[in-house]
Amino acid sequence: NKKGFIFDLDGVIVDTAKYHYLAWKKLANQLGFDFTEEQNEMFKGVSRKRCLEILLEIGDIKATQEQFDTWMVEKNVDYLQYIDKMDASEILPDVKKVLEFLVANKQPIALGSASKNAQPILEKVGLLPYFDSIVDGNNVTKAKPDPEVFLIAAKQLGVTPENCVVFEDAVAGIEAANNANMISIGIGDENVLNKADYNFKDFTEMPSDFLSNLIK
Ligand code: B16
Ligand code: MG
Repeated sequence: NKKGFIFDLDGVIVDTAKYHYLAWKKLANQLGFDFTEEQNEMFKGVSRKRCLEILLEIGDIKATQEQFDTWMVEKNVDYLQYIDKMDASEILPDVKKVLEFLVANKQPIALGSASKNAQPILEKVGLLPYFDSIVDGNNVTKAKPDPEVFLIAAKQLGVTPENCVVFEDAVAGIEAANNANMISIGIGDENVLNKADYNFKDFTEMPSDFLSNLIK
């Protein structure tokens, strides 16, 4: 029985949130205010543009369009310096094991991320070959919780939405999966991701027969 498996990137495959944080903090400091790790929580799964809008609200800064565009670029240039140093050691626990199981069982795999840097990140950590399709911030017009990103992924995999399984670490991502009528799996805090169909703290907590039961 073929299912389609769709993975979010940041928080599910790798923890790039820490690098996003360092880059946003640097920009905030440069603009004269602080940005805490707690505030960075709001940025998870949120597009770069929306993140900058929120950051400027936090700092109470009004920007011209030109400044806004410049800061978007600056933040990303800074972020890419961290990405450039990434390697396979940054893949989150048991992610590779799960991907290998799915490939061995001929299950199609897609990425469904808000990031415009998804492809280079997967390349850096050596996971690009596992993915049949990559849908990311470059392909979507509507952000999660809109189901667009996952619906495009399902289409590219040739699997109906009801037969897709989504792994997500963000509330908006779980909502997007539910809105797409897909099976949603929360990776992280089950109290936060309480709308997910299933929850695991991380992939090491997923029972060994969980995936085989899903594709039965
Ligand atoms: P970029 P995900 C998201 O990735 C991040 O969680 C979010 O913090 C970031 O702002 C967004 O990607 C856009 O990233 O600046 O690289 O385009 O969780 O959807 O994989
Ligand atoms: Mg995420």
